[in-house]
Amino acid sequence: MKRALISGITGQDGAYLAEFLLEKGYEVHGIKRRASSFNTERVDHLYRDPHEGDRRFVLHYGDLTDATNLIRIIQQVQPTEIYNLGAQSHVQVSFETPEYTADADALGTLRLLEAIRILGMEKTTRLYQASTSELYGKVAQTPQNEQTPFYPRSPYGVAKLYAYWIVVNYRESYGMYACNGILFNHESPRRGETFVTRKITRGLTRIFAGLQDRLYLGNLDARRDWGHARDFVEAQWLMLQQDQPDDFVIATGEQHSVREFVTLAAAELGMELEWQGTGTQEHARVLNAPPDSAIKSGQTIVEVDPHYFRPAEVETLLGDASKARDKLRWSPRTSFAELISEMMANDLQDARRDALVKKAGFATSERYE
Ligand code: NDP
Ligand code: GDR
Repeated sequence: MKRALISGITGQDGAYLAEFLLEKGYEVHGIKRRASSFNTERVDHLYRDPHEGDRRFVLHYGDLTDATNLIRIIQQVQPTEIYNLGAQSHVQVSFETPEYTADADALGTLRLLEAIRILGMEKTTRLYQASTSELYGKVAQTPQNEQTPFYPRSPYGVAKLYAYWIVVNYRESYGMYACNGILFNHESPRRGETFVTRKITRGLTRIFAGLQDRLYLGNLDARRDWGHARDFVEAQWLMLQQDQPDDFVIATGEQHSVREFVTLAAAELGMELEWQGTGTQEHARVLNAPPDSAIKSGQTIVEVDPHYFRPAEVETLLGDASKARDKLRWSPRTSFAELISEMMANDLQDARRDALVKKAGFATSERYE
């Protein structure tokens, strides 16, 4: 039986990848961080009581900043494949926690590679590294492919640059099967709530349900190549099933602005938006309030707040995944419109539930403030 170890299993990709590998018959082990509150919501449905038989999903406490712990987990699990998805993955937060981001994202990758080497598992364990389109940063050419030069624009991007090259270096130095997946943005209903797509789908549906009045965003002109996380984890697995290790761009080849994302998401709720003003004054009004919503026609529901501007921005990203299409036979299945639709349906359901709870008079946080 194939045995996988996933760092970052409690994150968006970790949850989709764990489901995918279990479906393929793998025994799946994951590293979760100790937290003072529950942090396994995305994988709780996969949990099996240790007392039950056929337990193919196991979580281990650990952290990418703790080398001895990583060595011990890898020694115990003896994985045939390691997926390094764990990271401080928020670009803006990396400007506030640059040292921690470097420790977890750059040195964390080195620690995993060293653990494999220390345990003499170079020839038995394959490693996938979650590299990123943020490596391209200030892009030198469009679209970006495996040959495009890197120019990261954040402490996150710089940390991931180290991780990218240390993976290449260990592959070349020790003959390890280690791959970089240079993944462009991928989203889903499981996306963290502070990444822009989820912030938009959650914000608009909460405004619709009367739970908040306005959505504040940063750079509306930023352009991204947005795919679905479920499609992208399949590419991660495919990279570890080849004869030779290699690095691959994974992307949809289609690009949209943040503003377009907002407009299409609002349309899912039957709302047409009118964008007014420019720069920090830009905002969006609703032209036609949907009848079953808490919104009034003419209401401003989106506004720019410079608080969300980044010290250095990645303005535009567009991937060329031809190599993955040719060599891995991978291509994305979910369209941009389908992605937005799925995220909106999920968040609308949550917003309606929360609104009902609030209206029915159950305890709300205000009562205790
Ligand atoms: P998430 O932020 O959803 O998940 C990150 C995971 O890493 C969580 O499980 C988190 O744990 C864990 N983690 C954070 N810090 C540590 C640490 N010090 N030690 C161990 N685990 C840690 O990210 P995604 O699932 O979206 O992304 C997965 C990977 O892919 C990340 O490395 C990200 O940088 C990279 N990537 C993501 C892209 C995207 O568009 N989603 C695109 C390209 C690359 P906890 O739940 O406790 O916070
Ligand atoms: P990104 O994703 O930085 O591309 O990193 P994010 O969704 O955070 O930002 C995308 C773009 O939207 C702009 N933006 C805002 N972003 C956030 N978070 N909040 C806002 O209010 C807002 N308004 C506008 C940003 O400036 C940016 O240009 C993601 C992460 O998953 C990384 O881990 C991964 O490596 C890359 O995608 C590929």
